[in-house]
Amino acid sequence: MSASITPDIPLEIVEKLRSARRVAALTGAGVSAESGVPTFRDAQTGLWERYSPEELATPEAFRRDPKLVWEWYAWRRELVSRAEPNPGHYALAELERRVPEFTLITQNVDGLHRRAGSRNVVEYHGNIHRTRCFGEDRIVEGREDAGEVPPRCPDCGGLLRPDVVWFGEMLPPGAVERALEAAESCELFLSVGTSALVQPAASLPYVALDGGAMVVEINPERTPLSGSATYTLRGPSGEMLPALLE
Ligand code: BV8
Repeated sequence: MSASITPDIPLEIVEKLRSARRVAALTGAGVSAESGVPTFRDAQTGLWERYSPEELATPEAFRRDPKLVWEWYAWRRELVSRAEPNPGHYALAELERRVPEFTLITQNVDGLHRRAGSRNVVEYHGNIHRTRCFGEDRIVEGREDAGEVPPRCPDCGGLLRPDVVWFGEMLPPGAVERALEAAESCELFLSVGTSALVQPAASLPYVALDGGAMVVEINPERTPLSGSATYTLRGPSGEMLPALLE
């Protein structure tokens, strides 16, 4: 039984973390994996195994079958509501307290970073716990109990949808600007738990590299970023991120 050992973190990373004024982190589904939230790359479980996220996370899928898409998000919302932040989430919240200017850019819509105490969070792809009117494109407070699936907008009667960014949809302009500014100006950029495939999020580490930042990837597996990152820490974020704090 191997005791959990503190992973070896290169001294250069530790020193950079100590000296950096501006740090940015980009997280993906992998950072919530140890909270029991399935990643997009994991085979979908149970009821949803015959669908791929790319098939359901699109406006076309919602127009074609709003009930199916709404129920997929209701299932995910219920799952993440039962999940707890893991040591990786808490370590990122602690990093924010230690670093003068820390920006957390997350592709995750599960809200676990805020539940772990992170404050300066850019919800790059929205938030599954917020609901929007599909027609008016504005936030509508909880209508879950309306009975109809999907529920309808109390003002225009249009269908409600989760306030997330689907494939083929533009990202919230404010989020794009805040993330770009953080990537351009940081001295250290952490890419954590992401397959580094979905654009424009996947370009952010390269913006940081172009700006002269050290880029550190934390992922048990290789990704398209691995060859360009300054360092790659091969392991789960729930162990690697707390090790950065030691
Ligand atoms: C846009 C919210 C402008 C919804 C998501 C070619 C054709 C068509 C389109 C495109 C194209 N090229 C680019 C595009 C645009 C497209 C895109 O990038 N497509 C990809 C598939 C090529 N992007 C868009 O459409 C974006 N909008 O570009 O607007 C535009 C407009 C019109 C037309 C063109 C362009 C919008 C993208 C946002 C989509 N919404 N989420 C929801 O959640 O339901 S994306 C969703 O998937 C996530 O948010 C995330 O971004 C992505 C999944 O990636 P990851 O988070 O990385 O998760 P994944 O499962 O893939 O990987 C997990 C990783 O964790 C693995 O590497 C694993 O090894 C690791 N891991 C596992 N365990 C651990 C771990 N790591 C650490 N610790 C562990 N314990």
